[in-house]
Amino acid sequence: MLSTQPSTANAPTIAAIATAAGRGGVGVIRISGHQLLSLAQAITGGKTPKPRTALYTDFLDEHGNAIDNGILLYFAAPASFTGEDVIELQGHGGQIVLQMLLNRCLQLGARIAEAGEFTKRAFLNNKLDLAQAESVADLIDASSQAAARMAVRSLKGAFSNQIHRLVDDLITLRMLVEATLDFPEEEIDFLEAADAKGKLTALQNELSTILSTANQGAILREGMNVVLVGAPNVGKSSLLNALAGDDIAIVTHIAGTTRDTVREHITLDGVPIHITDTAGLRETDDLVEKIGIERSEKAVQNADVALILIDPAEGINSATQSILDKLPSSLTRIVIHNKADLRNETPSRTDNHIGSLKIKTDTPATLIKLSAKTGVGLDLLKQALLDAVGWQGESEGLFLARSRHIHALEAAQRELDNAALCGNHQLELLAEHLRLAQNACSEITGEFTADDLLGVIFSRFCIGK
Ligand SMILES: Nc1nc2c(ncn2[C@@H]2O[C@H](COP(=O)(O)OP(=O)(O)OP(=O)(O)O)[C@@H](O)[C@H]2O)c(=O)[nH]1
Ligand SMILES: [Mg+2]
Repeated sequence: MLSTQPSTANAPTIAAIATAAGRGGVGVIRISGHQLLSLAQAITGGKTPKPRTALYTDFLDEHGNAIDNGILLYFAAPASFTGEDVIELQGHGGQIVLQMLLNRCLQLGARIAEAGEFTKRAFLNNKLDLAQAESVADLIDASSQAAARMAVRSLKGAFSNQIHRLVDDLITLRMLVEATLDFPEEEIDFLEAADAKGKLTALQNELSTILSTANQGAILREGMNVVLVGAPNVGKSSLLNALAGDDIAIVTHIAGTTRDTVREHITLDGVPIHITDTAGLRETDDLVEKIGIERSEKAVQNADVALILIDPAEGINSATQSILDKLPSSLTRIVIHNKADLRNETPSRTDNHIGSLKIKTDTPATLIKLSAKTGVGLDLLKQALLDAVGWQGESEGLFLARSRHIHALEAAQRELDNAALCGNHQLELLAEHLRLAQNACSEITGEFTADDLLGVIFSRFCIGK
């Protein structure tokens, strides 16, 4: 018979306030552990809750006085979120009353749950795999509707199922190769008959499809850092305001208006964009402005995309040029000729534009002519930003990938590429590459994961989840 004993069998009872801090109509305390009926009886004055049935009751202190009244829900192991006995106390959502109720649980033997500990127990008791557990945190942290939709999809197993299919196909191929190792005389014919090469190619294709979807998901999860740079008065702050659709930064005709960096977050087509407006770049003796310019330089170093604003009549001043010379080559550049309205120019976009930037490597950039003031050409810029990160729009199979997933998929891809290079007489090496590819994939769902990684993943959750 299969044991229903959870693998956290010896773990202590944990409790936490599961609702957000602050005032609210309802506040929830969540408790998970083993044989929680006695705890329920102590809190309710001897009532025995039926599993999955709302019990309206007083919550009592050690003297039998009511701390609060509300609903007690009891989920008997293993049919619960964590796989252990779980009790939820739904009382009134005030911080003091919730704290008193939590203290009562601690008095009855529970300890305060660590961040993510409920979800970690769910993982350890096979209620969720690791990718699903991560999507719980992603759903809570989702900053856009698209991100929330994708997190739910992963939580329901869409991503994990793709990985399981990949691992199943890998296992099939490994079985073939390893069986052949046991019967060396027939090895080549046997593998050819079973189309091992074809199966490996199919696996490589399957993996690269998942990887490109994962890369799209990572864009949606991480977003991109965009920095506005250029000489004073070119209209950087005006452009920030236009993109944000709000008066975030001060705009005046006085050169040197922005002295400190200003950050704003927007979403374009669901993709989070973190924009930094910076102090205009020029030679200056003003101490505050100097510090502002140093901050502009730092902001550029941390960006994915630099929007370089240039007044075409003026060209690039030396302070801007000296920053451009230091730009990391990985940084995407979009050159902007602002104030198109003053020159009666139609808005336009030119890709692979070389010339107006005297960058050492002459890195081609996209040139956009627009007006931050009237808003013409702004849509061209928005599209160029999405193109810069390779965003293809939300699609059905997308999931919110973490860099951990991407690294694991890339490692698996390297192993499959190496496997494909193995000749007919290197079957042992081939088997080893396939084994390593499988391990890399299994890291994603947590079937093959080191304990310290679990610590890192769950510590980023909020308490009570
Ligand atoms: N006609 C016109 N004026 C603009 C446009 N964009 C900005 N301006 C004006 O240019 C002046 C400077 O704009 P800002 O946005 O403050 O320029 P900045 O680059 O942030 O300047 P600093 O903060 O000093 O570095 C203001 O008077 C704006 O109204 C535009 O597209 N067309
Ligand atoms: Mg400014």
